[in-house]
Amino acid sequence: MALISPSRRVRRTMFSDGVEAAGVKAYTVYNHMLLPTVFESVQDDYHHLKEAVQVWDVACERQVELRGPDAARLMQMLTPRDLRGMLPGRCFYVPIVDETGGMLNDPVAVKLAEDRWWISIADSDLMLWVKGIANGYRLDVLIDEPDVSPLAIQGPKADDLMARVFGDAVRDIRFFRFGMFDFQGRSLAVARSGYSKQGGFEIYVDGADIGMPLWNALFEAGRDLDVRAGCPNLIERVEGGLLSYGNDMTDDNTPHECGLGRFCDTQTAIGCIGRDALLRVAKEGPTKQVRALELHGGPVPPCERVWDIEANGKRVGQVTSAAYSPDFKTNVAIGMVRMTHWDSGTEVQVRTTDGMRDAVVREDFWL
Ligand code: THG
Repeated sequence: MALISPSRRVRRTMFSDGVEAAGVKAYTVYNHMLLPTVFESVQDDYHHLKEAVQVWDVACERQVELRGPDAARLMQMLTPRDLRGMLPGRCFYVPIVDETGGMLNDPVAVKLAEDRWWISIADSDLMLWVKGIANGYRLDVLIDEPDVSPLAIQGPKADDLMARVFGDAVRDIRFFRFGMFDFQGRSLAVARSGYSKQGGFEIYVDGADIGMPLWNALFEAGRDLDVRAGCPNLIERVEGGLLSYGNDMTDDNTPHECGLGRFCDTQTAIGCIGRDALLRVAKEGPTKQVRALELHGGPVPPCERVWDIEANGKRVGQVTSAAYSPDFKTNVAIGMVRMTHWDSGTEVQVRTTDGMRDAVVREDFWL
């Protein structure tokens, strides 16, 4: 593939100098910002992620900050997940829906205080929707994108690395919670979360001036842990069933179609803008849903556009992410499958870029 031309619209991050010194080989663009996708190779990065510890520049997971007396009310307007029981110090994975119940984003909501929230967004311009709602409803809330960049520490040795830089107390952070930890005199939110199933943390780095100092401190502290620069890994995230907004779902899909029904409390999420629409469709239930699939044969090419799923020559769904898994010695995939064919064990065919492949719908993802 050709290169990405640098420009002001394609934003660098506070860690980009470190990423480049570490030998990044490919980028994608996410929220108009650089996101590394390959260091050694997708397969080498995958094995290393599962064995050691990596530092990820995920600054492109931008924060939409809500601040003011109506912040909590606005947050609940955005999502069908009931936020009433959510205390400060908690992170929630939240579907964000429009007035039709269509998915606009699938961020992590971070509750800093009753009147201060970060929405750690996936790849869509969510702030435009949020500002439109706040203005239309004349809410008393300030909305902006602060200079806060997540740095993820992922892999089985993440606890050991983080303890060396932030102290042993980071080991006590529970899943999807955060605490405030000191680095060079600055207090940073450190959460146990991240876009992998290998475990780890996300540091919300507040202020570009400490970005590279923190990056460098992590690499120095982790030399004997074989710490490397890494990035969200396609193979690992498809194995784990982590969805990618814009790939595996769009605003055409409801949370239920995305398998995110477990993050919805549509009955009690009073105020959610898509609530009526979701209550209407929830009565019937979805007629298609995200599924794990196995594609037989050798490694598949990259899934750059949807691949039709067919049965008896009829289209019954689409594959949107796929990769060869060295650990499972087969191609793992994520797709959207019609109700008639979504049961585990159903045999289908997938029209890949390279031609037809026999495939089977799986009960569950691989982890
Ligand atoms: N961390 C932060 N921001 C993010 C992401 C992240 N923004 C963009 C993108 N990732 C948002 N999408 C996801 C998708 C999955 C998860 C988090 C964000 C995730 N899911 C777990 C799972 O499905 O197993 C756990 C969810 C739960 O049980 O609450 O972690 O990664 N800051």
